[in-house]
Amino acid sequence: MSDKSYLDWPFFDAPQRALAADLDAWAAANVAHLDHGADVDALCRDLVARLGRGGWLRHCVPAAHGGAAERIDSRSLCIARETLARHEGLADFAFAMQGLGSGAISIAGSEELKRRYLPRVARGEAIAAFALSEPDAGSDVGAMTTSARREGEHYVLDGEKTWISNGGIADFYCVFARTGEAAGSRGISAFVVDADAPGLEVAARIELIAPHPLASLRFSGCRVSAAQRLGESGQGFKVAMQTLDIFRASVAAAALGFARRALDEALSRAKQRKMFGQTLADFQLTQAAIADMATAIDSAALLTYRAAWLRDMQGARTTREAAMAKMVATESAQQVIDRAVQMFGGLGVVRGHPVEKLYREIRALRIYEGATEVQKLIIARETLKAT
Ligand code: COS
Repeated sequence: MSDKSYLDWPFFDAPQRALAADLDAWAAANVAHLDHGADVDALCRDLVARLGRGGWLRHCVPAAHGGAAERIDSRSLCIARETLARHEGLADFAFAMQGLGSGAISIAGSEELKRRYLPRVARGEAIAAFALSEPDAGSDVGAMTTSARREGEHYVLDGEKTWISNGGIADFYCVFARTGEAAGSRGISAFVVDADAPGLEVAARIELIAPHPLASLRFSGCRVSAAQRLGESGQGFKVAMQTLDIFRASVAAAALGFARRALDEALSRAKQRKMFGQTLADFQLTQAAIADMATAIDSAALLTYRAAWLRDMQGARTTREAAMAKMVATESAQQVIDRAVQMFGGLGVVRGHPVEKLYREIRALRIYEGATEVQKLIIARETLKAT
C-alpha cells in the first residue's frame, strides 16, 4: 500500500484528492498487470482509447474543448501522472503524450483548431505528438533547421525531427519550424500537421531500453495550410517553452510515481526477506537506505506540487520551479530505484521484475523535455534574473 499522506498537504483541493482515489482504483483494475506483448504501438493506441473512455484524458485539455477544468490544472496532471506511473509506465506515457502533444494547441491554437483537435484528444480518439527536437537541435532548440516557407495561404515544411514520442502512431503532430522572422529562437513558428499530410513520413523507428513508440520524421515539401499555424509567426519558441513549463512539472510527477513504486516494492521485500536470522529490514544499512529513499521522495513531491500549485493558484510563470522539480525528482528517482534493485539482489535484475522495469523506465526522464543539465541552466538564469 503506497503512502498517500501527501494528499493531505495544502497544495490540494477536493477535486485533486478525488482524482487521486478514483484513478488509483481505475489503474489497479485496468492497467496494473498489463502484458506488454510484442506490439507496443498497438498497446499504446489501446491505452489512449481506454484512458479516453475512462474520462482521464479530460485533464489534458481545457474545459471549453472537452476538458475537466477551465484551464489545464497542473496539480491534476501531476496527480494523474504520478498515479499512473506507480501502476504502469506505459499508461503514464500514453496519458502524458496526449497532454504534451496537444498543449501547444491549448495554449496558442485558434478557436477552429481547438475545436477540431482537442475534444478528440480528450476522448482518446486522436493521438497527439510534440515534434520539437532535431538531430542537431535537442537542448539548443533555437538551432533547429527544419524550415517552413510561406507560399500564399500555405507553408511548405522541409527537414527532419527526431525523438518524437508517438511518432508513427500519432494522428497529428505539433511541429516547430523555422520561419525566419529573426535568427535563432525568435524565428520559429508552430503548426499542427496531420499525420497523413503529403510530404510527411516516418523516417525511422527508434528502439528504447523501455520500449514506447518513438520515431524520426521527415518533412519533404510538406504543404500545410496557414490556418494550421499555432499563434503568431515567429512566436513558436515561446509556445514550445510555455508548453514545457506545464509538462516538465508533470515529468517530475511521473518520476515520483516510479520512485514511490520502487519504495513500496523495497519495503515489502525488506520486511519479508530473511537473512542471518532476521529480516532485511532489521539491518541498519537497510534502514538507512529506506530513510534516504523516503526523504528523497518527499523532497521531490514538495518541489513538484509547489510548481503545480503556483501555476494553478497564482497563474504565475513557473519556469524555475518546474525546472527544479524535474531535475530533483528525476535524479532522485533514479537513486531510489537503484537502491530498490540493490535490495532485491539478483531478482532485481531479472527481466520483467517490477524494479527491473522501473530501472529501465526512469532513465529517459532525466533526458527528455530538457536534460538535467538544461534544467540547471534554466534555474541559474531565472535565479540570476530575479536578483
Ligand atoms: N515561457 C515564455 N517565454 C520564454 C520561456 C518560457 N518558459 N523561456 C524563454 N522564453 C522567451 C524568452 O523570454 C525570450 O523572449 P524574447 O525573444 O522576447 O526576449 C525567448 O523566449 C528566447 O529565450 P532564450 O534567449 O532564453 O532562448 P535560448 O535559445 O537561450 O533557450 C533553453 C534556452 C536552454 C532554456 C531552451 O532552449 C530549452 O529549454 N531547451 C531544452 C529544450 C527541451 O526541453 N528539449 C526537449 C524536447 S521535448 S522531448
